[in-house]
Amino acid sequence: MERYAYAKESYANIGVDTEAAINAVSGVRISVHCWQGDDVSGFEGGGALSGGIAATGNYPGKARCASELMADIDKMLSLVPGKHKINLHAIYAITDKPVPRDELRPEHFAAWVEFAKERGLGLDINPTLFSHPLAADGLTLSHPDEKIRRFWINHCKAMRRVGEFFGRELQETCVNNIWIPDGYKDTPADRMGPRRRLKDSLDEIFSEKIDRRCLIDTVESKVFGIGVESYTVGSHEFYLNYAAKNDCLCLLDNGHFHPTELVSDKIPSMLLFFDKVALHVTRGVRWDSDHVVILDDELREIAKEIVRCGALDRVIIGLDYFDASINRVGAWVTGVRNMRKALLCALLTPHKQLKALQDSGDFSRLLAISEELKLFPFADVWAEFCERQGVPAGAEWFDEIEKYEKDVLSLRK
Ligand code: RNT
Ligand code: ZN
Repeated sequence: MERYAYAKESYANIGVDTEAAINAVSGVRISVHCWQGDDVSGFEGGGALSGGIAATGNYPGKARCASELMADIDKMLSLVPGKHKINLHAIYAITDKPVPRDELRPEHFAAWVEFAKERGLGLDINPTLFSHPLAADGLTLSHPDEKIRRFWINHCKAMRRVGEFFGRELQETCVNNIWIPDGYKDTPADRMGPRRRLKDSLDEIFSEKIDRRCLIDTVESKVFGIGVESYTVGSHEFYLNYAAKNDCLCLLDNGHFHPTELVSDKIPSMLLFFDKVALHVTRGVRWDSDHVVILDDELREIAKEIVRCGALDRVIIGLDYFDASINRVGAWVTGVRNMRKALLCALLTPHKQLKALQDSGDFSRLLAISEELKLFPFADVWAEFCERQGVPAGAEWFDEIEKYEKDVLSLRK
């Protein structure tokens, strides 16, 4: 029997409709971060990456300008099934001469809108509050110096207008995510002061009302960064409360919590109190929060929660990782495919039956069946899905990466 037909029947026997799963997974938008393509460098031509994040490695072939990054995005998109958005940062503005970040305007991103329109993509945006002289001491929206704080407030305001432009032009809501690096290496003498200043800054940034059909605001928390080990101004409690009391959403980056604290477990709690929740899906490894996304247990669990909460339209899925030690386009494709695989896998899970076992207290059977499900012919449904989407089903996609490295990336000297 043909492999997909066999898989379809196997899943049907446990009450799962593979056609419905394939249908559902193809419609989910994944927001792909542009910054895997160039180690979060951007086009300002300025200094090194700062803010307590680091892209380690120096694999050759990194994109050095907009046209190279766009070409790499095209290659990446040709190898991943499903619908996507591209997630930009302010430092990816395309300008003739340098434009200060607080003066960025929609026109500086017009080329990205064209790019997105031609490919049927959505766009998301992030103000960039790092890799800048005015963020050199690691403080931005919580800065005690009023002039510096004001610069960053104005930058965030400017980027919300850019995001509104994306949403309006592409007829698809843009997510504007604020993440700041602010914190201290050592035990602070004042914990409330910086948080009060951050709160004031956010109030001012969000005071400009923007059509919610065009723009959604999210705030991203973190537990610590490199060089910022003792205190993070934008902690989870801070933003959870801020979002609950204001018209914005929490963004949970699963690399930003204590190692045994799982974002999969937070999703249902968030959904009970918020209309939506946003994610940065990544992989934490020891001190790093940004390794390439693999199909590990937590990724599967995150996808399961999204699906069994019936929240495919309430959880905003974005990716966030950057690996400079391997072929960057290959790293991109690996993570995007894995996110989509996890969603398909979750859609192929008989959640109703498993919930019934939990509610009837039959935990022995629940465990046994959950483990057996891991051996179901998932790969055959994935292959069918990829085929219908016109992208390689198996590891042969990597041949394309090798060819691209030889023909394009290796010429970037
Ligand atoms: C940093 C945050 C943030 C960044 C990107 C580049 O710890 O995760 O989301 O990774 O904005
Ligand atoms: Zn993040």
